[in-house]
Amino acid sequence: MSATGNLSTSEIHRLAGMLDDAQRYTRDVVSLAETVQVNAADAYRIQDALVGLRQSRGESLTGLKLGFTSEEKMKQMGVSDVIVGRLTDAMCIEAGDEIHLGRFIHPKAEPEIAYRLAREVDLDDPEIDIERCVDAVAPAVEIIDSRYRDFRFTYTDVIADNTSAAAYVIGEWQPLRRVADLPVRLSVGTASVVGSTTAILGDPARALRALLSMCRRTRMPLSAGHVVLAGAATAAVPLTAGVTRCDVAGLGHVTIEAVS
Ligand code: OOG
Ligand code: MG
Repeated sequence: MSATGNLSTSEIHRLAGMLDDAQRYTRDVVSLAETVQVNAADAYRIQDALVGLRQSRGESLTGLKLGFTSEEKMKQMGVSDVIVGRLTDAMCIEAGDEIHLGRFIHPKAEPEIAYRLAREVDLDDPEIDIERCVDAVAPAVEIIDSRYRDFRFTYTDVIADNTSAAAYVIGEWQPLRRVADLPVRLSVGTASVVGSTTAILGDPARALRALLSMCRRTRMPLSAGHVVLAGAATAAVPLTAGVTRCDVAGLGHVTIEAVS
């Protein structure tokens, strides 16, 4: 990532406002890259401003998410590096709850592994072991909903758009354990995809370490109680009305019901 951004503060806020409106009014926008040159530092500045707008409306941060930790996802979206985004309470759905498709532009579901931070991770402690700050792990589903038309975006576009984050649901928390090499199945109505937690950087625990280094660079805090989504284990599947279920063998399952 370039260390510094090039865009003015007012330009950063204008672009964040545009992406925020796209999400609030479920109206897609075209790739930022068509009109402005945005480097990675600027993209994270736009994401900060976007999350700030959500916070100014009363939303609070509940965690962080990684994107593109699996080759399937990188291939699906044509990008090649891990990204990080923010989760808020407005995105959190209770397991088994209904979710209205009308609040999204073109949602897709992803099978994920969630970790829970038991304590704050000190980003300035070079010896810190992020796994020792985690106390629980669970199966999860992330709903992504790119604000860009047809899910077409560049690497910096998707960072600015808070990594397409839209909603998430977490299954029952289990005490922390190794979750490498577990079969995963995501069913959305009658469609289903299978994969393995190995797809997540070889072991989802590696996603935690990747997150720590991203947070050191971007200065995103890792706070006690926060959730971490380690990234999808398969390509994403369009979300349709009906039951969506993610099963992670040996860890459990989680469901949500989408209604139109
Ligand atoms: C970006 C979000 C990717 C993941 O788990 O890899 C992501 C996108 O594909 O729109 O959340
Ligand atoms: Mg994801």
